[in-house]
Amino acid sequence: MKIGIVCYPTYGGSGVLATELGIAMADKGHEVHFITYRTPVRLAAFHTNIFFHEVEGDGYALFEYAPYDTALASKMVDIATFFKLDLFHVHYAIPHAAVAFLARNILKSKGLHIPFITTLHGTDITLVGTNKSFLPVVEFTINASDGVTVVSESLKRDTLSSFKINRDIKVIHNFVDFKRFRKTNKDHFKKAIAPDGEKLIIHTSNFRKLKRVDDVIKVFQKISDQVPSKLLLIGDGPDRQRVEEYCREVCQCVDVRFLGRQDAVEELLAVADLFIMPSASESFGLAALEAMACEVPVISSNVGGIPEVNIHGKTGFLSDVGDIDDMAKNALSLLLDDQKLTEFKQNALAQAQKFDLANILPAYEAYYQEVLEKNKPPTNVQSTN
Ligand code: GMT
Repeated sequence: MKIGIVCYPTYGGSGVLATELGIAMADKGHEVHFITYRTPVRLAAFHTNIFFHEVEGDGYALFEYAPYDTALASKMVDIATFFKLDLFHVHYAIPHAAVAFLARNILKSKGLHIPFITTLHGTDITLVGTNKSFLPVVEFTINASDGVTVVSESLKRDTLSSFKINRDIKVIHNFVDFKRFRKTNKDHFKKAIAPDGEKLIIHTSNFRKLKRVDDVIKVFQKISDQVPSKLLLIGDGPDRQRVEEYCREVCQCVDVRFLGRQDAVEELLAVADLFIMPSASESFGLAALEAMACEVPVISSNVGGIPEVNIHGKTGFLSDVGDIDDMAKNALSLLLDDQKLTEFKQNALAQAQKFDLANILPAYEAYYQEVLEKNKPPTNVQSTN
């Protein structure tokens, strides 16, 4: 197959998932074309089957905002025509589903029938998509897509309750690549970060308000009152400065380190004892899954799709959003009991294996085939590999 992938190239979960999926498809012999405004963060190395096409939104004095949607649709038409793509897979509905709808119709007017699949990731539904400024377009383009997938059962329920949906939606969970995310021996890191054998707690996110990074600090304070520990905060985003200031104020950031964006997150996860995800909203929680694959139990909130990943009392614990005391109590119950912690680490790995790339990739491939079958053009010549 020749697949055009449209996604955000940033550190957000949707871009990460889209990129990993594209790489895995390319490994299986498909030809993958990423179309976006910058090289996606996880697209690091050269691959014979992968192409990257940069969308350039040229500035013009008249435009206060560069018309990215128009530039992207034009690029999609150009790439699909020249490379004879079979289908588009667009990640995150806004604006990608609407742009794909436009590109598909332009291509149709030229006699080319190229269907598009939209994958809904989370805030495109739960936060941004239901905003009045976007709702009619999101609803229309979900219904007008040739295929729609969501990353959890919870997100499917949210989509059906927030919009008038008149089509099937397929759940294909997020996945993790065990070639990269697995426990490896990084004891030299552990010694450098926690020289006196302190427990190591990790949080990774894009530091948006809904990630509630302040709660991570508050939970950590309660933990470190009883167990010598260190906290690593990985990532960056709008709340970083505020949270860092708060941290300096309440504990001078002793035992807390803000590491900013890190490419090799798995090397830090490999030496961690606990992962904290106190989010106010989370359609799946890919970062928690990546931690679990590295044998790190998860202390999280109980919202959205998190309970589909983190199993309460087995792979970690779930608490109500904002219930700092409960999260700290749960964390301490593991950190003060080495046998229990080891058991939870093994359970976390076993649960993560259910979301192994090797198990999820065939679901995407089968869905691509199904959508192509359903949308077989009368005259289009499809590529064969
Ligand atoms: O909020 C983020 O971390 C980014 C966001 C995105 O769409 O870029 O992530 C969402 O997609 C991930 C991959 O499908 C999910 O694992 C995250 O749970 C989801 N984030 C939210 O729902 C807040």
